Amino acid sequence: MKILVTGGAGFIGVNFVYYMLEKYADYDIVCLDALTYAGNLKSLDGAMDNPKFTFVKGSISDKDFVDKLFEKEKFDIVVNFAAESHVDRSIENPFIFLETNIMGTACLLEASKKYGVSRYHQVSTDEVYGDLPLDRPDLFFTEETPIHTSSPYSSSKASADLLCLAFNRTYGLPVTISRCSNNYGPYQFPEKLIPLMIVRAQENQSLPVYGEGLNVRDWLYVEDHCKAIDMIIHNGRVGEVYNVGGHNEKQNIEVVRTLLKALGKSESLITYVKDRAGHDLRYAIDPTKISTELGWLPETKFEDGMERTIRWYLDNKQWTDDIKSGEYAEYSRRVYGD
Ligand code: NAD
Ligand code: TDX
Repeated sequence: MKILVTGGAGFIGVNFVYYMLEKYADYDIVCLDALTYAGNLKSLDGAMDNPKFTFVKGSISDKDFVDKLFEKEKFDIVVNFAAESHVDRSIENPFIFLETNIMGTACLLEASKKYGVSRYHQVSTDEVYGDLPLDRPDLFFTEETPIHTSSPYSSSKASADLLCLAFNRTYGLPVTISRCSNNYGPYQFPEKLIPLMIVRAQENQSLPVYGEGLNVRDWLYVEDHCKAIDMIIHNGRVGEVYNVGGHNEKQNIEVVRTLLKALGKSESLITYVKDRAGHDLRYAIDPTKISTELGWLPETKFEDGMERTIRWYLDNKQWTDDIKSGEYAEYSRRVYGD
């Protein structure tokens, strides 16, 4: 079995590469990544010496390059993680999101069709459903919830999902899609809420909470997401969408306070800043379909996952220090003024 993992130098992709190499010692894993600001080859250090692992640098939107790679490698399964993934950056500059998330997906779908892969899996997001009101805790996203996006990021992900479904319906490409809630865990780029707050709190920098910090996200430990994708690519039904989430809703301010407590830092670091434009209020996944059909259940409790995540960032300070000295330094100065 040969699996192409695109975006495997990013947060979830790296975790997926390690998960698959450990679980399936006889699978060949090829990682294709453009190494944008969010991709980090150092994160893959632990895989580079594995003879079953190959890294290829390149863009999913480079149609000729993708075609040649598929012709050479004859992949059985494609799992597409590669994307521009940060909502705030999509508000600043939507166009690279359209290029990577829509055109890149189209290139992969076209090559998957041409070379006859047995499964194309699209890693999508709960953000394609838009948001839920804060005062209706009884409402959840199901696979039947209409697509109703808010940001350029989520719009580009929704467009990619629709293309995947079209390739299934029109050309019979064996496609599956997963729509997961917010992930957290090791190797997450420190522009996202949890690692941003850990890294800044360690340096006693202000913690920028958007609006009043009352927006709700449904947090899932990254390994549980990897496990869900593994189950879907092996046993999921072709043409189907599976929601992934573990009923773990938290207000942003709750998450930040939990982190401060665990780090032994003062709540006086919290600074309420201007809200994100179009800020989605609440995400909450109903995972009934994947649980009943495939037997998936989240295994990591939030308290344990947070402890493991915080420990990882404390033990891997060099990893974030290297990131902070690059393109991110300029982004951070522009967005957070330091
Ligand atoms: P990330 O930003 O950490 O990593 C993205 C990776 O894709 C990077 O390694 C980057 O170099 C690579 N990449 C970007 N453009 C590329 C291109 N043109 N060609 C090849 N590689 C390219 O993202 P992440 O948080 O790991 O998210 C992975 C996927 O999961 C994304 O598709 C995202 O939409 C989805 N997702 C993320 C979350 C979350 O909470 N992080 C939740 C649900 C779904
Ligand atoms: O500095 C911040 N302050 C703040 O209050 C940042 C970066 C975020 N926030 C808030 C905005 C959100 O309500 O925290 C919440 C989480 O923000 P992000 O970490 O940027 O994640 P989100 O916008 O929810 O999107 C994430 O989950 C779905 C991923 O980045 C997406 O790739 C995924 O599809």
